[in-house]
Amino acid sequence: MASGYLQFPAGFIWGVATSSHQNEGNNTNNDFWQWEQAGHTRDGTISGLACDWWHNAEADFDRAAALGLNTLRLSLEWSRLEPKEGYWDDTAFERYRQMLLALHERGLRPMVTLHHFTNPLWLAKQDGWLNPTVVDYFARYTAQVIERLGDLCSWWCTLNEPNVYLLMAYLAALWPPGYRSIQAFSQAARHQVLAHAAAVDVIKQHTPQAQVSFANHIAAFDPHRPWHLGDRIIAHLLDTIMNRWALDSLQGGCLRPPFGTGWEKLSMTAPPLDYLAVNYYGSHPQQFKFGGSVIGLIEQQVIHEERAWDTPWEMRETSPQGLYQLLLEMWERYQLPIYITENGFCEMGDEKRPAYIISHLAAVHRAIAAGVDVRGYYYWTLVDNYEWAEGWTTRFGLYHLDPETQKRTPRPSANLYREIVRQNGISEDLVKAYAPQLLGELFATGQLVTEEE
Ligand code: IFM
Repeated sequence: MASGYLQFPAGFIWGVATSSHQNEGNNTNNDFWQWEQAGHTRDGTISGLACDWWHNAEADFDRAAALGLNTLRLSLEWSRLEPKEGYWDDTAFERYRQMLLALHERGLRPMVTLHHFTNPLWLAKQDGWLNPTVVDYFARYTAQVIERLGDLCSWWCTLNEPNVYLLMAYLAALWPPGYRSIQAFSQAARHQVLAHAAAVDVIKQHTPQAQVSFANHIAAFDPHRPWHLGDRIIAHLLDTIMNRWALDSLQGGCLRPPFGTGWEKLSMTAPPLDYLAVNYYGSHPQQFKFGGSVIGLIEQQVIHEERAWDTPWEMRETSPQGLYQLLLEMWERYQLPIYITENGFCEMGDEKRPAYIISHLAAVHRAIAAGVDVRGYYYWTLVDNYEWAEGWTTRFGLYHLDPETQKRTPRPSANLYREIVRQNGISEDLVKAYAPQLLGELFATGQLVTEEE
């Protein structure tokens, strides 16, 4: 039977991405835990045991290995490793050693993130990312991690999605510390870029061969009405601030405030980025609505959308074409190898997820065919985990989780992903089985790479 086939390059990296607070459970010593207890989440739930990784991440590592994956992205919980300022918890370091070893034993190369949204309470009490000393604190934490765990990981993300973190915590007031201030946003943004720069230098001094980046959340900010000047300006502004501001600052060695003027030179000895880590979920079409002030404008354009809890995630716009376009742009602009460090779809069932996975991987495939050096893909996420301000209402997992019983149930997407990984590609038969509506689009428009007899 002849069938089309989207073949990925030999050696392509296949993984899943996770984070400490969302997976480990009982991270009682960080600011997000405190935020949850105060009832700030959409459904009023708390992370609780989450996926219970602190006790048994290994069972899920088995699941990841059974999917045939060769990598897993996780983060370290700063509040566990440094529970009090300057005090390092050997038991916590030991647990992470076990986890990293367990990944290697299963053929899963770890990609490790140092900061994924949560801060130790002692740091939060000192104003967190608004305090200039945070840069030294972060460098000191990074040094401890590299000294103690650097032999088990050579792939690092310093920060996860600084743009999202800064927006949610300092502009939208949806995450701790709950600010709504452009000044706070800019100050914390500056410290995050400086912290990345400092961490890269620390990592490279200890392990020069390590590969370092930060995970950048990018989205397709297209004008809702392409003919409308206001829509075009606002889309361009958001694209600049959200997608490129941190990357441009680091690559250019020159830090400009995201809002406002002025600049400062970044002094780093190591190159700022070894690769691009891209987290992509969808598009945010922009329609200009002036809110009377700059914060009003931001409120209208961005915060309103984040607060739109009556619009469930699964109703928001997806755009594989946006991913394709952004990959081309990122490659042209930065000329660095790219890993998709997160991409995923949320819904309680599994109606739309298979088509989402296939269509986004097809977009990645098309970008590779167009010459973009994409080397790997991490699906977000393996098992449903705690979705920040959205609590347990929002589910991305290849496995459904009942947080009460900790029972995992594979969704059809788990089987789909395992097949894609096994084939190192997407066959027409697979599309027929999981998302037949995409057949015409994927196999009749010149995407065909090889013909199999
Ligand atoms: O769950 C989050 C993750 O922590 C960061 N990136 C987006 C995911 C889905 O919202």
